[in-house]
Amino acid sequence: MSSTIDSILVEDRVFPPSRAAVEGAAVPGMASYKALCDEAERDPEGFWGRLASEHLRWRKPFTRILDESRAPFYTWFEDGELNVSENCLDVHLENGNADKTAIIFEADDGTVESISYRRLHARVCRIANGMKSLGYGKGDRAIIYLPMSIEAIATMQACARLGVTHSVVFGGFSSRSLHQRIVDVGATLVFTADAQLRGGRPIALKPAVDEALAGEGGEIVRKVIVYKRSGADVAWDDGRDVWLHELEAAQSDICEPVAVESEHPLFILYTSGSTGKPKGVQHSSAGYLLWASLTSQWVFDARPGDVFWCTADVGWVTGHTYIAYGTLAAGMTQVVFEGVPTYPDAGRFWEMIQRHKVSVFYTAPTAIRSLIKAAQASPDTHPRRYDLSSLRLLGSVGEPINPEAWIWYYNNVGNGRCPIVDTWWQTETGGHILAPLPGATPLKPGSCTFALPGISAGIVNEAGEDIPNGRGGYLVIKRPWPAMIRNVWGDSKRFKDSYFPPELKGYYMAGDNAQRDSDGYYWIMGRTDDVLSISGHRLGGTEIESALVAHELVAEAAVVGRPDATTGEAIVAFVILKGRTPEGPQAEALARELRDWVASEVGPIAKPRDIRFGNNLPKTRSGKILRRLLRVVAEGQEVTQDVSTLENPDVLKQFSGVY
Ligand code: 6R9
Repeated sequence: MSSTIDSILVEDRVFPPSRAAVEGAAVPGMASYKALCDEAERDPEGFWGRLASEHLRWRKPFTRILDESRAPFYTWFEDGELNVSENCLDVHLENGNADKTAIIFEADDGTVESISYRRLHARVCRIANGMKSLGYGKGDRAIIYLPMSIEAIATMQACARLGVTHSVVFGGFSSRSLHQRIVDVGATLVFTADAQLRGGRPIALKPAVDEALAGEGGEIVRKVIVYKRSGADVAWDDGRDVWLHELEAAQSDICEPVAVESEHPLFILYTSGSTGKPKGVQHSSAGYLLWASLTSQWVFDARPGDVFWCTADVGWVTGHTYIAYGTLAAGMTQVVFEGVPTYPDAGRFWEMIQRHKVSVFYTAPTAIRSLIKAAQASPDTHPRRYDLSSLRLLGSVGEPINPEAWIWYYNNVGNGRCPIVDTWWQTETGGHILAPLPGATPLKPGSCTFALPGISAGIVNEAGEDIPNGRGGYLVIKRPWPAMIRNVWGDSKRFKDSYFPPELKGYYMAGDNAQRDSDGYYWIMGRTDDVLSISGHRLGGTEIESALVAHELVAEAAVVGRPDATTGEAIVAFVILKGRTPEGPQAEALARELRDWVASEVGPIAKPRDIRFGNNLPKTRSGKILRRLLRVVAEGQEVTQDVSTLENPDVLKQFSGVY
């Protein structure tokens, strides 16, 4: 990370918003931004109360705004009732937007299917009615294990319509990870597909569900609803499995939305923590939706003719807030893409922007970096070869964007005209937290700029005291906000311990290191825990270590990240075997086997890039693995740090071979 941080901190270019970006913007100019911030500062509850009444449709209006009596278990708009799906769909049927395109779906093979708000509403109603006919309703929990599709979004919305809490599991996760989540969340219903299509190949999904449900505790799932995507042969359990198209065919297009309390859990999304087991981040209905919708309007500056494209998968929080909920609530037209950025070639994103006249494009630095490399290698895929004149705004999310990539994105994709909104946020924050407003904020490449109105961010030391600009510390959010995480599903203690350490004065601790420069701009410097960021996806080092140790030949393992020009970080595993330490071809074969093993235990994205074998790990006298030293070794550098706490300082020499 160190080289990225250095280059970030010398960055001093500033890009003020153009007149075109300011005119007609949701928040035009810094004075408007400051006015909102001041309003929130003067009267936080009044500010949120006003926005919640103006932006959401309530079935039962709230009378209370924030309840802090059980902090950090905050509640918002607690006595109000609404329905999230009604706010995302029905409202548009009544405001003249019924025939506006909601989703332009582009399949892996290039087939395009568009659906209007009216037709999406009808599909959601049919799926919801189908769920009802199988006996599901408010208070039930469903796992969604689907590829990127209209069906995935419709299914999430159908759950919301009935008050069924969903937990989406990314299609790249293994049956073991799926099993863990099904059991932890207590799901009685699973949505899946026969297969997903990516990069011209079908990848089976249903077998992973079958395997997960055969595991201990899997029998609580009563029904599996299967979307026929590829037509591949699947094993079928007549009593349990139902085809989505058959279920829908029998249903009416009208399904009355079920009013739920503001705090009713809309979804639970698992994310890696610093210990082995993923955390089920629990979100509310009203507070979450309010912020999802508002940030779509403010940060993406939603305008009537926009075509918005967020390239994330619905398996991640970005796909929840800025595909399935916020952008629909804001009434936007959006592109949903099934495939991968490099198929049939690395020009796919640019070709799609050209084809669908995308005006707002939101992607991750890892994608940008890999497309920069591809454009250098094969000039035909360079964005300048395409007509990208429809673009008005660009966005970045998931990890710090290095200034070099920012400038390339700005010049080559945005043609020097489009502001870039670098949005810092987390699964736990529900929506954007630190981000520019495109019609107001002067941009600095590599900085996510300032906190959004209503968000009281800060940088503090170990004692929770403010740190002056120019010095690094813990990124915190000092006051509660409506879209914040409500709990770790089934583990309130972990919720408190992970996010509200007592020494930080009750502030929400993000787990990131950051600093502000002399102009008050935020610069994110990376995680404070051993969570790795691979292509912008959070993976727990401990999770991968546990998987490695579960292999019969492995005695011990330590996993760290090393900087990688494309994926941000690459996984490096230090492995101690039960038997003799292998070398040469034998070590290569075993490294391959361990990679496949991790892929099947956790998922292909968790595969270690490098494996290094040794006889023992560097540990303190109290037995703590010194990962900071392993990080230096992983980067291929000489260890010059203090090794006095090491039990055996020579231990680092043994890891020279990389497999
Ligand atoms: C939305 C999302 C959260 C972690 C977060 C931070 C990193 C996200 C970033 C960023 C620098 C940005 N992160 N956006 N770092 N600049 N614009 O990614 O959620 O998967 O929970 O990850 O990602 O480290 O703590 P999630």
